[in-house]
Amino acid sequence: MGCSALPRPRVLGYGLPTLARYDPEDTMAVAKNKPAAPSAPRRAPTDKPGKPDEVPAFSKDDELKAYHDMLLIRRFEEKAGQMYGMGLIGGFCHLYIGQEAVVIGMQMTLKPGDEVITGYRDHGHMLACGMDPKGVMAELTGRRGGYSKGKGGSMHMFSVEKGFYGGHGIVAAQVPIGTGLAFANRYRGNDNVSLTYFGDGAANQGQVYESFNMAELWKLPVVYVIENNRYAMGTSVTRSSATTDLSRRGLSFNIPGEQVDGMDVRAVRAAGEKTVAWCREGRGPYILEMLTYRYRGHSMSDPAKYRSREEVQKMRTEHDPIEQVRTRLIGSGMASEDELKKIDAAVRNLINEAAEFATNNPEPDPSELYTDVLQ
Ligand SMILES: Cc1ncc(C[n+]2csc(CCOP(=O)(O)OP(=O)(O)O)c2C)c(N)n1
Ligand SMILES: [Mg+2]
Repeated sequence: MGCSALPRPRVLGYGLPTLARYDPEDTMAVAKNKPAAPSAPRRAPTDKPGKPDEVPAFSKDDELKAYHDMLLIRRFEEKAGQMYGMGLIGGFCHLYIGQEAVVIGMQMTLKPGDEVITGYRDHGHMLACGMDPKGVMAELTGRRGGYSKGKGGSMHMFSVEKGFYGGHGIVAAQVPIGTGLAFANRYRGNDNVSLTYFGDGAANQGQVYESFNMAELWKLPVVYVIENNRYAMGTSVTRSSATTDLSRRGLSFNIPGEQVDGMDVRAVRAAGEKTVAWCREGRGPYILEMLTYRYRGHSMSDPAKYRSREEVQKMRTEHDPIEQVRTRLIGSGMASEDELKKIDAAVRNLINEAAEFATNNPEPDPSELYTDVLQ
């Protein structure tokens, strides 16, 4: 079923389209014919989600692309951490190290026109969308070449051209906005999909459920990607959440959901392909709970005393998303150590150039204090 078969909002005589003009009978027809959710194996939350032999294989090109793109995020974030330590970056800075497979696997399923929106742990999402590392790093250092002219910082960058809609510092604020992006797609009758990312902590916010309700009611093309990295600041998901299987949070709205091994880029892409197609076909929203982990503290100022070093070390050594790809590439003979070294060097060069630019680019002119603000 293509999007054209879906009930559309009618346009009033004034040219003003309103939600109230949805034909209820059409909507009910969709509800009656509601197709079954794609069958997916349900998994219990565990620190070993998924088994490798359940996951569809990647081609050599896919593996190399995933390796390169995840490494770009890892090295970018390591550099940002260093520059923060040197005092070149101020304010808040939330690193994405450990979670790279989530955005890279999901991005592999998108086409131009699709939209991505997330919270404040956003550098990985921007790079995955194809935003320039120089512009992102320069924003972190508050320089005029940054995506927000140096006036936004880590949590406040956008690139409509690349389909990235921020960058939001208020926990879960992006969820209704991402739902609105999906509404706009539905309203315009295109087949674009909104990927709306949020964390396990954000999943307990009220506005998430208001969004779920409307998204299912109007069959909006939005994949809610819950990045369950097990902690919201210093609070573990088991201490903060009455139910910890977050993939089931849409059940009372009839939104299907599933848990995915968010440390395995192949599992992420497979789940992403299925759910993005579901949305494009006009079947409404879908929830993907990515079981993932952040290696660093919540932000640069977090000493992370709420978890043991052993816990972090275990994830790094047994589940690291980049090492998994590397091991497969070398083990299968798809790539040699030398080939991977070349990729590593190319990524390092890109990141060094970005850091150089972000260090030497001038700060915004003081007159910029009065631009881009509502007066
Ligand atoms: C409405 C609101 N409440 C509280 C905060 C403070 N705060 C910032 S991040 C955060 C934790 C969110 O955790 P999670 O959603 O799991 O995302 P993660 O940091 O793990 O990526 C909190 C409570 C905020 N920014 N906004
Ligand atoms: Mg979290």
